[in-house]
Amino acid sequence: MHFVNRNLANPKQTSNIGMETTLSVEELNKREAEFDAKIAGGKTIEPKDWMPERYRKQLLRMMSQHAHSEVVGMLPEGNWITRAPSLARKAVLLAKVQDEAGHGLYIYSAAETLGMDRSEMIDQLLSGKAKYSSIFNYPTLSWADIGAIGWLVDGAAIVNQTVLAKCSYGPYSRAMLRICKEENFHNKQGYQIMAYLMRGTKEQRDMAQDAMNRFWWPALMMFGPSDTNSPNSADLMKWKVKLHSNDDLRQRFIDRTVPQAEAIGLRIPDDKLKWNESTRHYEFGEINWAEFNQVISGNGPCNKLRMKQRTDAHNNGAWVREAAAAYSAKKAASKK
Ligand code: FAQ
Repeated sequence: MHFVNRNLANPKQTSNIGMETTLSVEELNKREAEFDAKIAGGKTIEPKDWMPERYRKQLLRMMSQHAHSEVVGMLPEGNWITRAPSLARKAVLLAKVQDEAGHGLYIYSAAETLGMDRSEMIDQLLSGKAKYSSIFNYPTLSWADIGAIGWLVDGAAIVNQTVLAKCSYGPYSRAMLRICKEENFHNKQGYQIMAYLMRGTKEQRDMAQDAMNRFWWPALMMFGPSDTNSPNSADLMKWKVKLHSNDDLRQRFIDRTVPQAEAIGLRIPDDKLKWNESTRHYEFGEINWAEFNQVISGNGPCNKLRMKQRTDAHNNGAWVREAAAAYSAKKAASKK
């Protein structure tokens, strides 16, 4: 693990890893109290600020997984770039997939401020130590799936990320601002594809409904396990990394998406779905948590394919990384 001295309160420390053990109990208590006061006061924590080791580790886990999700998330949609039904659709999809690569880069960069190199985060992904979002382990079988991903998957991502844009870690919250703007465009292009198909032939409408049927439940799983089974939520909510629970955000997504589906004539594949006038929320059926657990344990429909595609892309890009390192060394040598 390479930890760099980018940012820490004590410049002699190479990282704040282990710093807690080098501080006296009084000093540690003082720093923790200052940290807690900043969080309570709604101030952001910045890379140079002291932070509890567990805060740093939790953020690194969550942010690196988020960055991996953006990059792995390019694969299911990339599958349709060559088969988009028109030049305009191809151009838009290409731009969207490129945006996701950019999102990965912003988040990897923000995560690096916590002291881990991107190369190490990528090693963790490729070795299976780090997760990425469950949703990207489902196949894209038809063009309508591209509509469903933009509308539902980016829609779910927006609900989650507009809240993360107010989270306590400065670099993460700032990365989210731009990402959310781009996700809004992705969301609209996806909805537009679905709306267009729903105005088309019976075959097109069936294709849109089939995509809806396959992506609805996996989109709900993106918000993570139910609050009672979410081991990381307590820490993350205490530190205002998460401002709302997994279940609250899932409910928010359902409440905003059901009317959108109805407006274009799509049926939500949930017989238990119904509006509750007194709570002013939709009630919905049971999520298949066994399926979720299988997918996040590596046994979803496309986990192995995604990891193979990602590993191949990484290996095929080795010469680019080597060339960039050689060029940078040459430039540095010429400056001496
Ligand atoms: N998939 O204790 P919690 C996108 C894991 S970006 C896989 O509740 P936490 C843009 C979790 O890591 C989509 N694993 O965890 C796009 C933990 O395992 P660990 C990604 C999941 O962190 C669109 C365990 O279960 N967005 O879509 C999932 O408090 C289109 C226990 O769970 C983000 O990453 C899951 N769905 O809450 C790109 C947003 N859910 O690490 C391309 C930031 C849970 O202890 C195309 N992340 N797990 O081994 C978050 O908001 C949170 O990390 C949650 C999970 C809500 C995902």
